[in-house]
Amino acid sequence: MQITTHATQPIDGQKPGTSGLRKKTRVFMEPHYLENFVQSIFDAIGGAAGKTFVLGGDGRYFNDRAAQVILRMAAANGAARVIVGAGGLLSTPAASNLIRKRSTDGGIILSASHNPGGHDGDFGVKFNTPNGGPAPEGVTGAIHAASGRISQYRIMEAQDVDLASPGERTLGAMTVEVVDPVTDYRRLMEELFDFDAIRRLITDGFTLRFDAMHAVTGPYAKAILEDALGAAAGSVVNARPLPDFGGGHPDPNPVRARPLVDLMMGPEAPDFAAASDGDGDRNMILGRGVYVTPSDSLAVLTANAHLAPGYARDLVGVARSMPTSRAVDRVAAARGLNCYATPTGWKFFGNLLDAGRATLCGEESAGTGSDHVREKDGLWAVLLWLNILAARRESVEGIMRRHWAEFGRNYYSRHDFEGVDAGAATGMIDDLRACLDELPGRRFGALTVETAEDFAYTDPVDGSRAAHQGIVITFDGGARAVFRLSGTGTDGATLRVYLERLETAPDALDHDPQDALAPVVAAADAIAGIAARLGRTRPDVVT
Ligand code: VG1
Ligand code: CO
Repeated sequence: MQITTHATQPIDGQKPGTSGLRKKTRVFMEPHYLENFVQSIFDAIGGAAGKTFVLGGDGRYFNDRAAQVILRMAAANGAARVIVGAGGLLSTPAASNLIRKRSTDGGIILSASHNPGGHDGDFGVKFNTPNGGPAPEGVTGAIHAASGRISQYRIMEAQDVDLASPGERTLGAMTVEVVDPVTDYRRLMEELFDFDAIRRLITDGFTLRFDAMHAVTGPYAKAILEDALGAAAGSVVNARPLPDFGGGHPDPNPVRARPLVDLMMGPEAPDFAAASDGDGDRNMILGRGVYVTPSDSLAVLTANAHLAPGYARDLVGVARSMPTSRAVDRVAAARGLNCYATPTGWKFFGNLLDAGRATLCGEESAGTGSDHVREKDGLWAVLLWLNILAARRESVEGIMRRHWAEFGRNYYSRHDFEGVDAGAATGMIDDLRACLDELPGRRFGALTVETAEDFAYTDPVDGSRAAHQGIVITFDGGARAVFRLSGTGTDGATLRVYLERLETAPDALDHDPQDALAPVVAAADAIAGIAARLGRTRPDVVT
């Protein structure tokens, strides 16, 4: 088979963001766009010759075509083997598991996660390193630098590889090993959790619903929740991965997964419900009549993880992204665990996990995970919850109430202002940064500013530094507002405002979070001037 070297030129903007390179699908389909980026990955990691990679994606539009291009490029660059999920599918945590389990040189995941898919939607490419985790900033920087120098890429001229079913194929001298996307992942989950106990819980009448949002978790959830654990057929809904996710945003939050939330707040609610995102690394947890804020979920999982066999050992520590609420800090303090606050994005947890400094990690955006892989893991979080419920035999609501009574409640919400003018949003953050010194001591409504900082992080393992990771304003009495711009969007800018207020009074643990947070919302707007500067008086998405 013939290997062709194509002359090409650098394409602007091939700079990975919070999680890989995300662009409009149409942009990824432009001539050389995908090829340039993939060649830049290979160039940045010292070439592909003799290496083994994992490849798979969330099934969105262009996943199948991109997978074939990447296989032909890997072959032309001398890779020895690529392990691909059948149909080109792999959830992000399943890909992370395969990279680790098979000791590969890394993997390429095709996903724009929660961003809508389709020809007019978004596409994305992430590179994960041999530890199974998202490429850290040093590597993404090298990929970006390579994309700015590129002059040629190599590709093999060949027919499509049959990816429909497991088995070994060849592409020139390279082996393409097609694997069932679910098998290894399911085995890992069986090692971590007490499947017998969960099965007994379900046999005893416990009911659940899982919304796969027509994204990649459908086959995983069916195999694990229905086939292995005995949930009633049909418990997993929207289970078939579709190229456009059925037209929706596969983002597991109360706005995008509204029907599931409505079900759980109504008379027909099952005992438990969950949803996952496009690539299966995030989760939303609900009980009958109760939505569990992701930050609270991390805290509850930390407090109860020992009930699952895989975590019966002592936890070494926990880590959360900085904007995630400090609910988990309170659990960590009570249990004597180290607690780290990192910038947003899972890549910042990798070193802590590799160095054995953290066992559980989480983000307010519904990403939760542990040292079992190096990605956040949606179904893992669902299974840990189910294991805890099977051990405690209490309702989700009961568990939440007891948790708040013991640790206090960190009322929490994130307000997103989507598709705002990028210049205005950047200007707002810059101006905030410029006046940080003047804020402490000033009063905004009911709240007085205690501290104001531009969050920077020094990795305790390798000393690498990430600056400008969000503006953090703390107020007296344990309230906080954080401002940052999204690094995953593809339209204009998205401002995220993270709001938090600690409450410990036993008779005040039951308020509506938006009411409880109203003073913080007002102070945040007064400080940043959101309405005045962005022309928005109301967030587009409240989670
Ligand atoms: C968002 C979330 C962040 C998450 C990232 C990738 O990033 O806030 O917590 O790690 O998405 O998740 P941003 O920069 O838009 O705030 V996923 O599931 O999209 O890979
Ligand atoms: Co995701």
